[in-house]
Amino acid sequence: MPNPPEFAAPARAYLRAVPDSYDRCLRSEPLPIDVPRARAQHASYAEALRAAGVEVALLEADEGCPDCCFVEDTALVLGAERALSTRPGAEGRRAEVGPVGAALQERLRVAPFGPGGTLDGGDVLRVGQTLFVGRSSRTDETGVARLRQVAAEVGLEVVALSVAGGLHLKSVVTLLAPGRLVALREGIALEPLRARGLECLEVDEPAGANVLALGPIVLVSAAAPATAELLAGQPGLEVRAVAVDEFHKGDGALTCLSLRVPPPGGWCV
Ligand code: CIR
Repeated sequence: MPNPPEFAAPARAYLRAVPDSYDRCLRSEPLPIDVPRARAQHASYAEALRAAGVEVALLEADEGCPDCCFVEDTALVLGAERALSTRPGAEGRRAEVGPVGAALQERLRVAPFGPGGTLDGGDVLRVGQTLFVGRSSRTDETGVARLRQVAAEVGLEVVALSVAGGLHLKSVVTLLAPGRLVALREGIALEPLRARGLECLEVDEPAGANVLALGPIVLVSAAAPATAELLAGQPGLEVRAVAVDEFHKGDGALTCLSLRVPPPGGWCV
């Protein structure tokens, strides 16, 4: 039996540039978006990844796809060598998938999703050898079944959870460290996660529930200062705040802006 992969900072992250059309992205509230400010925040986010030792690959924007910077939704990286293209639940976002799959294909074997069902990457939370997948407004049963099929090929278990509030599973719960999660209070039922031995730290700031753990470095939205303070008090974590409020306006957060590839023998979020 090979050793299970160890939690690690990503070796590489794929980002997709912010298009001029980003101010027409899908969003729940019609808040005005400042595209140049979003671009500056995107550049700082890329810098935060580099500062954590992650190689950043920036893919070109597509003006026909206002949401293309939320690259996480278009594929699932299942290890250092394997990925699955998704079929986003928002029909208008499906054209984002092809170019991202093609870029990943240069280094990973990318399985196509297939014709039916929907799955957004934002609904998949990796914790060790388990993929928690949210049944949400964007991910359906057929999507979960397709994920289960491909995950089984690489020895990953899939556990489905219901997402009632928030856009995606990772809008309300993300990984802080192996075995430790941060979740929006009352954002999701935590019993199925706690029953699996996972520690769940509850926070009150919606922008605080989506953190990005890069090994021991944890990126937290600057819009969630109380969460950042709480996490900074946790042993073994180095918390860094990153401003991504122009992406919160588009219902996105830290994980949405990249697709992360672990080093060989490692796993990452
Ligand atoms: C959407 O509604 O699809 C985008 N405006 C936001 C996607 C956020 N993605 C993510 O949380 N993984």
